[in-house]
Amino acid sequence: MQLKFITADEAASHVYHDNNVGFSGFTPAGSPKSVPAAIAKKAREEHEKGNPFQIGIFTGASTGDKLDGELARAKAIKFRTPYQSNNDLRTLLNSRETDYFDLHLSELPQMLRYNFLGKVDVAIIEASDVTPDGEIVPTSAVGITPTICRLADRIIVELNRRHPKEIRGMHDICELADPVNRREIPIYTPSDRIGLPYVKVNPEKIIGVVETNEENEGGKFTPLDEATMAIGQNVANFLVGEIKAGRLPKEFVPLQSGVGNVANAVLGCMGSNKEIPSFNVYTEVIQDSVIKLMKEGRVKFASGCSLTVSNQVLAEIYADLDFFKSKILLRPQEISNNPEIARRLGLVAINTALEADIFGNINSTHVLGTRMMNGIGGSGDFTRSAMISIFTTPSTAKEGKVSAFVPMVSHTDHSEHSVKVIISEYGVADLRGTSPIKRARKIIDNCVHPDFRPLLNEYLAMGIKGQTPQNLKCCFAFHQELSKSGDMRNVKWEEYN
Ligand code: 0RQ
Repeated sequence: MQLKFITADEAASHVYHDNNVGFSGFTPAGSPKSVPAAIAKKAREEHEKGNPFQIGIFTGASTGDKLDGELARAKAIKFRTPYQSNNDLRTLLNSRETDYFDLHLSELPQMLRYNFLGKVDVAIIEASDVTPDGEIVPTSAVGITPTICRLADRIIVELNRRHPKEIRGMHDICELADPVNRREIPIYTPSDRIGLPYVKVNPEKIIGVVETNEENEGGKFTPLDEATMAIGQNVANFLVGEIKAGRLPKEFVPLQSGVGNVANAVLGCMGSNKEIPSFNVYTEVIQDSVIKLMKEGRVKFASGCSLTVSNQVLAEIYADLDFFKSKILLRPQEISNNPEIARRLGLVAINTALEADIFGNINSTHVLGTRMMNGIGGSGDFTRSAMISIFTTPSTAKEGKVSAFVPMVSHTDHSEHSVKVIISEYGVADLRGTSPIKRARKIIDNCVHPDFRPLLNEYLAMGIKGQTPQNLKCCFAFHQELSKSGDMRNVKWEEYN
């Protein structure tokens, strides 16, 4: 087979209205850039002619603006799953112009194979290498690539020359068998390899290769503020306490941490705390801080689904591939986020809440219970199965007008049954083995901002008797007050009770 090189516009001409398209990547890392822009252009042209043009989109997680942003602005997205973080797309989801199915990331590949979500017509894959016999080497992320390549009728490869061919060997690619033939996944330590260093596809399905030289849409971290640093320190100190108390093995367990500034600060604080031994990472997104700690010898090995790093750090990795290839494995998300492995390895999982309630339920996705922020991402894959599941959040948002701790969450992503520890800049609420009332006292005393402690103590006192002392007239007073006056601190219980 000869590979056929085509332009992005030619590639887009093979994507039709109502097609379901699977894209490679996980976060902006590994997501195609040129072909999505060409599809957006085609959508605009079709709309100008009065023709409908919208596609369904499956991805690993969020993508970059060149994918979700371009296609959202072109009004070219019929439905979207499993996670996003783009402002223009978010607007479409919340106005319901685009259907959104917020999904545990580990589940998407098998849901596609089970045919729960419809056909995959086209797979569009960013690659660092592709061979005529159908070996595709991904770039800086894997996501759902093996599954969409196998299920799709047509494959378009975006061969991005920014990523060196020599990255081959950093990926471990396999797909799970479906029930009734599924077996255990033979990963017993984060560095165990179980698959191939490339995605093997039927070469006849590759309709074209688009050569590009596009920069990674690497994220930037805002400078760490005091609250973020305090959260990082609180997490590190909590984990040191767990080792000292013999509840965590002294050689430590692999760590999973979510995305963003808090996750980066937590890792930084863990790295600089010499009472925490050098550790392994078994996670979805490998961020800048992991790479820094790897160079310092504090992180021994990192298994993930993506290198969600800044462009500068990606360049450092590519400049020293021999070193990093012995310390990093990128896996498909059904493996990186697999609950079986999270339970077996005994992860410490650290994810982020938008709001928590005083009984330990977590809302990671919906502002005021209605507006989708990003999605649950991999947080549920890990939280339910980890050895210790931690949620972090600053105690307040919006200059102190919003308390992250409320009587009852306005949307539940993680329930009190899965959430083991909550940590804010004020301290740690260890919820393991505690009743709802004791959980509430710990959260109020240790995590809540002082401006909201009296209000939440009063709420508890008003709670009707029962295992969980809720007051159903007042449980959303914080949210109602925010909508009414713009400041949760103005709550007066007598106005709601
Ligand atoms: O809005 O920027 O307009 O001020 O929400 O909040 O504190 O900047 O935190 O960027 O880390 O996002 C949970 C959304 C946190 C994210 C969430 C406002 C706040 C700000 C963002 P502004 P921050 P982050 C990894 C695994 C999904 C679950 C997870 C997320 C904006 O971490 O999507 O961890 N997690 N998945 O002001 C109203 C509140 C608010 C609030 C914050 N209670 N009410 N607004 N904000 N709390 C993902 C993957 O799997 C890939």
